[in-house]
Amino acid sequence: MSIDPAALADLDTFTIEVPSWAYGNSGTRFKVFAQPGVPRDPFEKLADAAQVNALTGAAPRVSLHIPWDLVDDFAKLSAYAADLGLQLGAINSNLFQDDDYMLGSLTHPEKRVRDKAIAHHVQCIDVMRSTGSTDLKLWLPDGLNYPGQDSIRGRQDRLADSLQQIYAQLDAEHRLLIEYKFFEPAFYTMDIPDWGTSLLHCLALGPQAQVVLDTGHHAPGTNIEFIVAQLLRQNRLGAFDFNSRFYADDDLIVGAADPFQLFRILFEIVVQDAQKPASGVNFMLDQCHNIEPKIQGQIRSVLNVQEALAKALLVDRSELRAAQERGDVLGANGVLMDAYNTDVREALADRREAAGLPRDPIAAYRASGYQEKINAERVGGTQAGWGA
Ligand code: PSV
Ligand code: MN
Ligand code: MN
Repeated sequence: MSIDPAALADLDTFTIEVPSWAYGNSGTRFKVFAQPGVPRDPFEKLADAAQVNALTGAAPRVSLHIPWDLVDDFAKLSAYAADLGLQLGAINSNLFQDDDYMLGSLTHPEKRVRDKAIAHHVQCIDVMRSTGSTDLKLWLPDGLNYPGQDSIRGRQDRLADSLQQIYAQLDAEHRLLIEYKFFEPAFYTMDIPDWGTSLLHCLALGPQAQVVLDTGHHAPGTNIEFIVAQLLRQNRLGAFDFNSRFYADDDLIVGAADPFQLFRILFEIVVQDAQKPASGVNFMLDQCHNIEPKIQGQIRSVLNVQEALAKALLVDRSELRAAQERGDVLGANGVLMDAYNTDVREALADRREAAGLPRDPIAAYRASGYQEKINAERVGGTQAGWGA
């Protein structure tokens, strides 16, 4: 299949937000591995993220996590980001590292604990006002380990009330992005286990509430592209957390485990034109680079998403429609597979070169000397938060 450069034009405006926590040390419940050169503060995380953006031209925003990225002066952090050609992106709250939250946060039976968790989001909204961020991202770790431990219905009612109080604090340009996850840290039931629960709470809250789809947060075998199509149809897909998984919430490099699934997801995005910035879908990464170099891991991720999007853009939609309309099952499937099986790497390298970017961003990073420089300069990096 020959590649029509015009078909790939939407890649010019397609951007990916990187998470600040991808640059710090991370690991599993068994061990956090320390890597040389990891950032010692949020400023250094931004400096690393700026490398990813400079070499790919496609990662201009960085998500922050509060309190991991708390600084005295967020206006200063924003100005520093701007100097680096970056913008501060979504503000992620943290409801999973406080002893008070052992039995829940926004759903906790005790009002004192719920109020504390709500106040944390008010603090995050204040941060957003200083950083100019428009997205408040909430992943709720609350849930139950044992049947009977608490009332499932009661927790939904408390959650609705807590979310309503947070939503009421948003400014007009803010969005509340609500993430779901089917298990972990709770194992019997999570309080927001699936997209349906997330969507129901968003619908009850109002138009500024939208769903976040983390690709690692579903039961094995779940058809994620169906969820994408459905949420877009309802105008409620606020953001993606891209990563990949073999078993659970593995947080591996996006496109590493199942590039075909990534293509199928991005095809549903393209079907509804959601790759265009006007759609408002914030395409983010949520990954932990435990054993691979972190900056290169982020670059690889951006390239993987671009490759999958390029293939999705190459699907001959009129051919596909024609095959679908005449009931040509194999013909329609063939149109999709032709696009998926196209090698887009050279075409993407040509596009990068034309834009003044390196053809091979990973090779360019390796040759840049940046890693050696930070390895020498930074001693005693921070934990990303995981296992901290
Ligand atoms: C935990 O599962 C998690 O990976 C969620 O996906 C959040 O987005 C992320 O942590 C950061 O809080
Ligand atoms: Mn996530
Ligand atoms: Mn996760």
